[in-house]
Amino acid sequence: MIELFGRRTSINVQKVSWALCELNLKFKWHEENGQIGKVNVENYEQINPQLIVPTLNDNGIIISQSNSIVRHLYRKYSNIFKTTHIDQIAIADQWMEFQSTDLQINMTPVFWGLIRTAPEDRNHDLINKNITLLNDKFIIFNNFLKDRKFMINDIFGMADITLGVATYRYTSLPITHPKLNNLEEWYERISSRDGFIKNILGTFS
Ligand SMILES: N[C@@H](CCC(=O)N[C@@H](CS)C(=O)NCC(=O)O)C(=O)O
Repeated sequence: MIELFGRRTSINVQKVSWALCELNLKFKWHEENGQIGKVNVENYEQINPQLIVPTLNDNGIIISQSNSIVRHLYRKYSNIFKTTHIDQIAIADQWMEFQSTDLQINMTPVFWGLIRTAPEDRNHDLINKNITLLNDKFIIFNNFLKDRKFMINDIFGMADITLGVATYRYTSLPITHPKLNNLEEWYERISSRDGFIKNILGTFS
């Protein structure tokens, strides 16, 4: 049995639920509608000592770190190694890493500042500085997407999921976005998929 732990409003949990859906894997979802900062599962610290989400239990193998979980699922349950050259998988990995480090470092203060902090408590200097950096990084990603149907080999895959959840969050932010034509076209393609509609749409909060 596969079990997923974590709330659907978490960007990191979203990667996993979307990947499970794309790979047609049945799973039991714990804390789908859970609260921020609290995982209401008995002895959760035994499977995730950091007490963060997501955690996956794949038939007894317990894995945390969202991008590692997505990679595991694609390695184990898709034909990624038959359809994608190992060099192209490295490029997918590169962008997944970009999301969890370079993008997330600027996304977090903007998202938390504007969406999860009361107006009177917002640090606008910090938020504005990070909006500029976030926009600059999405311009770099937009340039990568030129002439690409999906991120790697024109086949929808794991990197589209990781960058897809980040793009949902980015495009939903009440900020001024630069015009990003390649991103817009790619995002239209990925956001019409069932996995996106079921797992990502409507979770911005
Ligand atoms: N690097 C980790 C980060 C996980 C993380 O920060 N999770 C957040 C939610 S997005 C969390 O668990 N926060 C505490 C909580 O919501 O209970 C990953 O990619 O899985």
